[in-house]
Amino acid sequence: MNFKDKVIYQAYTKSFNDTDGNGLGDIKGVTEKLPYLEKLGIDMVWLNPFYPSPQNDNGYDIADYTAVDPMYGTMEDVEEMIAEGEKRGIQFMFDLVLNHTSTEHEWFQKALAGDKKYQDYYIIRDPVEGQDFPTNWESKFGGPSWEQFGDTGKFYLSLFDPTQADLDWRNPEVREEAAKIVQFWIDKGVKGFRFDVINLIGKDEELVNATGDIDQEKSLYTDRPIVHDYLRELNQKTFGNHPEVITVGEMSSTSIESSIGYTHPDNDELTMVFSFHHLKVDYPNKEKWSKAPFDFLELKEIMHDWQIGLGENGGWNALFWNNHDQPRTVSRFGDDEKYREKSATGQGHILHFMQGTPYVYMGEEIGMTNPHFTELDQYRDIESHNAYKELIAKGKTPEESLEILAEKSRDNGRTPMQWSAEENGGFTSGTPWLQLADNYKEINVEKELESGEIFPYYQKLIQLRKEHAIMRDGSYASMFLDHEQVWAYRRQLDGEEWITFANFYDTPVSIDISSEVDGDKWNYLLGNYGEKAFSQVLELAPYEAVTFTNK
Ligand code: TEU
Repeated sequence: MNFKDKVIYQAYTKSFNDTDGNGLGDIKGVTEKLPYLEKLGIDMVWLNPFYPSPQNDNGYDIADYTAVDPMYGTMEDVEEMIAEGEKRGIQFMFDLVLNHTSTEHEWFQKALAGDKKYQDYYIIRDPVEGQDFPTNWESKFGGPSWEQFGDTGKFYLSLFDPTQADLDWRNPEVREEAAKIVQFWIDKGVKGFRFDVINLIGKDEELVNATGDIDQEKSLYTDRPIVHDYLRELNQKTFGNHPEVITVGEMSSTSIESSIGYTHPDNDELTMVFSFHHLKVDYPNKEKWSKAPFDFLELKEIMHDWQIGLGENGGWNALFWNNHDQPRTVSRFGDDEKYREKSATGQGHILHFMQGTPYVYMGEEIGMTNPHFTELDQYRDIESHNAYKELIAKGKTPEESLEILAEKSRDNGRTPMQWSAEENGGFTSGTPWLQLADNYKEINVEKELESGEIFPYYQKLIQLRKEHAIMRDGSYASMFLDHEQVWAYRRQLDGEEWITFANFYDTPVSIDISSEVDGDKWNYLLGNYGEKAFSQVLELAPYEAVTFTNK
């Protein structure tokens, strides 16, 4: 089976569709919306974690990997969802967080109670003389990455929230447990896995202090060569025996070189990787918590490097603009008011014509925007609250700090799905766990299906992938990489050629393409302003994207 013709839809379970009125999306809510997803044309749905969890990090703090949190439904609901999906040609990708467990997980609780076997599941160290913690590493959510382990005088490693304890993958029993979890869900009929921060599982036995900048610090526990061995072992024990299963590793701060290794078919590791470099082009000096314009040339260059780097070396990219950890790119790189539709379709166009597997994040297909929150108590995310405290401590005013949150908070991408103009966007009959964006009366699925242009455009993008081998397998090459307003590239396969041009800004642009594109026998394939005649001097309207073919 060729995974390359698939498009994957990410539904943030908690915010997708609530059927029981508790204000949280649920499994039955996903099942209910399968006809909608079938209409869009996607092949697989990635669901964010719905396992029992204290929800300190919205379910990425898992307390039981093979059960369903009652607030999301039951195991029967999950089985029904998988079976109903199958009837409609929709498969499921589950999200497994195997780098760390919740401190409420039975393993951690047993470890705390003194059980040596389970203490060896975690990374527990003695304090080091002359310093506060075993190492000087920072948690990714702020503060130190070590927490006191009960009253033992020791510390456990926790790279995220203090209630997320890192597992020790050097212990073969941990690797065996991980394999059992994956196999459990394969046996339930799950056909995909997204492995959370999976390139962090290879910690050394001896952990040392960071001596340089944040990149040097991350390199001490990120992409260590042993990660490849652990992934191959997991592959061989579980999904490798089921060739139809698709896997994507979420790779925090990874490199092209490592990602070729993770995804090269000969290595028997993963199908593809999520990398995030392209979503850091508005982090001046690597500082996420700041307000800054994005760097378009850097954005293009990063995408180019990954297209070429993985494409020409047997690797495979996962393509995405949005997910539950990111502000929405229609607000971030586009114009979410005057040109909302064109920026949404333009961005979708640019991504889907590249090489790799596209992911559509819940609401992207109707052009959902950031909610533009203005008060601290509108945010739920632990990372946002920590960041606010740090910004204030650094001397920013509350107004400045809130403006930064409004641009960078992960909650921007987590607001509930806007289904209709009804109260709470038809997402829930209760009180939503996170407020919806105010614009749900104008931007919602019902309205989009009646008269919108974004959903039908995504349908076409998805459909084209099924019909044209060049979209899946064609080579990739950039054009006009230095152009400050236009994104351009070509794909080629067996004499067929597709050329794509996109204006990434809100002002019209004219570009002479004759240095890169020969002749005039080019036919219009798809564009977000409709049919367009080819010309060696292309005039592109705001956020216009168009592809021509030589066939
Ligand atoms: O995210 C991992 C990660 O490193 C980032 O996306 C990080 O959350 C973000 O950049 C902080 O600014 C994954 C999950 O997607 C995320 O929701 C979890 O919080 C995190 O792992 C911990 O499990």
